[in-house]
Amino acid sequence: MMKEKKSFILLTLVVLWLIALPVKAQTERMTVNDGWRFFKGDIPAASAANFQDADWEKVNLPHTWNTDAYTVRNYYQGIGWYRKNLQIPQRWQGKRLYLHFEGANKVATVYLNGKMLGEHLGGYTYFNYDITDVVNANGNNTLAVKVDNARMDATPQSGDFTFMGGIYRDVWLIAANPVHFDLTNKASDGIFVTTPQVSETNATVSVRGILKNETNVKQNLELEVALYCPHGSLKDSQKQRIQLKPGEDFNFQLLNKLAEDVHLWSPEDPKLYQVKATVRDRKTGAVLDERTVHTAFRWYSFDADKGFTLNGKPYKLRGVCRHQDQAPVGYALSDEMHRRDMLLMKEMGTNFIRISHYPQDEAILEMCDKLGILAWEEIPIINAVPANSPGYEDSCEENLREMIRQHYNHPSVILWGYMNEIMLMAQYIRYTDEEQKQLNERTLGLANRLEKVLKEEDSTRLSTMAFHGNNSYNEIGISEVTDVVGWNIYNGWYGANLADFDQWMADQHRDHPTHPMIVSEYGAGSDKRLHTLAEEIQDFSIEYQQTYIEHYIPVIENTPYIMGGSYWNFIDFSSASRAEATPRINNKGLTYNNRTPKDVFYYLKAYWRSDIPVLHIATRDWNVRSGVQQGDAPVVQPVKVYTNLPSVELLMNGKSLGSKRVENFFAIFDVPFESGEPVLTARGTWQGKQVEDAIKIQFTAFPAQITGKNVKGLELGVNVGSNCFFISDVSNFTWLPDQPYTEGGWGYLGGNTKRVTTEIAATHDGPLFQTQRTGIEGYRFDVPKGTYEVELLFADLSGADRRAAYQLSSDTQGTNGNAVLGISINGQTVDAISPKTDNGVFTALRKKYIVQNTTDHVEVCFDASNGEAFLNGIKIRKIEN
Ligand code: GCB
Ligand code: CA
Repeated sequence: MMKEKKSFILLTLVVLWLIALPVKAQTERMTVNDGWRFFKGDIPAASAANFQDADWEKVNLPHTWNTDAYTVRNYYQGIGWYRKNLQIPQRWQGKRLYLHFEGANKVATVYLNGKMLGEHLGGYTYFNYDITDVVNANGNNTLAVKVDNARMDATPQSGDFTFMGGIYRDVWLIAANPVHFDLTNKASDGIFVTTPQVSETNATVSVRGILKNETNVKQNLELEVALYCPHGSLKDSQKQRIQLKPGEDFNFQLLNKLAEDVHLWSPEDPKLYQVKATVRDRKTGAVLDERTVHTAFRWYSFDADKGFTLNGKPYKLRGVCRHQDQAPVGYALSDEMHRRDMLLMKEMGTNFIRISHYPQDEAILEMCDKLGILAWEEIPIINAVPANSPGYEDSCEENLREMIRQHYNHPSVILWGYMNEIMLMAQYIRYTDEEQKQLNERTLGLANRLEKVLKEEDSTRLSTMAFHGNNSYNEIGISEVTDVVGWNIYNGWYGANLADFDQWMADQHRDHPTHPMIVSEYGAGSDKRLHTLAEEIQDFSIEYQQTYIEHYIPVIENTPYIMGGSYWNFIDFSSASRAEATPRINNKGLTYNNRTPKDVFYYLKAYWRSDIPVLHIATRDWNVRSGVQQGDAPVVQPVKVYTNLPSVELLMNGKSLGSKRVENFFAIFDVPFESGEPVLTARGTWQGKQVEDAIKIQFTAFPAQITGKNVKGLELGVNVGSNCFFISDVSNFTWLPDQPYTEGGWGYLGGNTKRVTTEIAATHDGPLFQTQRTGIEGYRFDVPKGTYEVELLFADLSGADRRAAYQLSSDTQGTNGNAVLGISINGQTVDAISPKTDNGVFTALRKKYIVQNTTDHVEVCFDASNGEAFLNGIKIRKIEN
């Protein structure tokens, strides 16, 4: 009896103890991305708890309202409201509760149960609120968030990308014990890990942070900081006893003793250690809070002469810059989409990323650590420091502090940056001397202020910023402010030529021998629809982009005083105000916006990967090919193979076209094409084994001489005024590059080429209309008798070229005037049109005429009055009877 009673009491005690035990001792986190309501526009009353939002759009996070930026230039910049019913689990009674936003662009004002929690400026950093005292006891709460992407007191004010509005990253609900590590230190991890000492063999780890006692009783605590090896075993730990008064905060700093035999972190072998900070109740031993972060052991330096070193060895920074959008979701990428980007970069052999122009998703930083990609991260202060913009400079400083604290525990980060091309506007706006002087002072002043903040926040990393190719940075003294100097150089794209890049870097090194320099941007645009056998600067052909990159990379790789580079940009990204070959998109990517690699991706991969064979026939971007055929002879066109093999052989339908030695990681073959679907195979040897790549091409030969033999079925289009083939992605039809007329053949008569980088309205085939021959007299095809359809393509390219702010060159576009074009075919007047008056400028116009040809040619003649004649494209088609 006695015994039974005793065990019953024991059982009861165990059950009571189990019930009293918190479900989880540690901080709990869960996303609250689901079940939101959204309204585009401003309804101030929506902050109230009882506001009716039943008819608002249902959305989940991540969300942006700016997928319109892929189609319209003036994307919505303004206010959007989000509301959600927020349920707090009953088991969280007595916990400290927080709402954590990973990002809302650009300014967010957060209300819980009608009460304003705060306003956060800056669309790219995290922020959070302690909501413990605002939540309703019944667990039922209303969350309302006003987001504004038009505010000018939050940076950036301008830039070559789309400032997509919305809550476009995760939102988290966090519950912590009242005794816990700080959670409101600018939404950071709350603990900060450094490695004060690292050598080849040993290292120390230091952990600092704030411990909070938010109970109203005294706490006897034990704090422990432990270091775990990459494979999980405990390496070292440190303990400290602490007594905290009710409401007291405690600043701690623990340093482990020198750990021997540590594995260094590097891109080739990114070994991560784990640091666990634990706080326990000293009496019961119960864990009250625990925080785990990664750390790694590495050291690095920038030497203005010798270059970058990692862990004591020379190391070239092989990098890319990365923007964060993807159609059709815009900024609202899922974590796996972010991770996919990092895996692609790693596949390419990247060891460095410039996270530009703003702090990015936690998933990006996490992957940098794990995959081994050194990182430069920056806040978006771009183009100019504005005058009279209240709050702007303070919010810049705040964003800088946030970024550094939030991503402090990512060992991949080596550089913090805070300005991009900050003197760019000064190049376009004609300031008075006084205004210019004030701008210079303001800019230098903010740079100095932010530099100080940066070093105060993090003395373990270096500072940097990116300049455009202009000496004003040196003259004003801005280039003296940071540890590392970044140059964004577009020589050979926005004007100048490729070799001017080498010269620019050499001159800078000579004149500023103490500046460690990174090529923080270089890039050229390309459009998959444009291909050429005769490249020209800014023709947006896939081929010119390749040539540009094939020039820059070896210079960066082989110049010791260049620390490395970061290609602009890893992806084709959203820039709503751009209006070139692909409007709304900056197309300098190594991948398309959907992340399909362009062929040039494999050049970098061949260059940078030495651990695996890379062999890629570089004509995936142009597998629907055409050419102009002389008589019956094959059409010989160059085909490039990117590879890291020493030599490569190319075969066509199994027949060898010979072998070539590879230079600069490519070989070019002359391939004799005929209409059909040939298979090209490249082969070579890697470590004794055969490696192969193969691709099927669809080739169409168009006649150089149109004869009775080949006129049947003829449909021949010409991209007048252009060196490029244009392959329409809506029709798959290829427009051939232009050529002068020769007897027995076809081509233009007179005039000069003209090209603009301005959006063309009323067509999906913009680039076709962006080139023309001005002053053209006519166009002639020598053809047999018969019925033909002749189609003429026009777009008046006169008037102001609506260039994007980033068009660094400023050549004028000339004028077509108000030309009235009298059109005659084979001597017969067929039309008189004025594209400018009838259609407007930069607007596509296509017109077809039927011609009964009784001669041996079809010749279109222009007779312009009031201006110059022009023609943008032409097509001739045989009509079969
Ligand atoms: C730059 C800017 C970058 C632009 C780039 C370009 O120098 O820093 O934001 O997107 O040029 O493509 O013109
Ligand atoms: Ca054209």
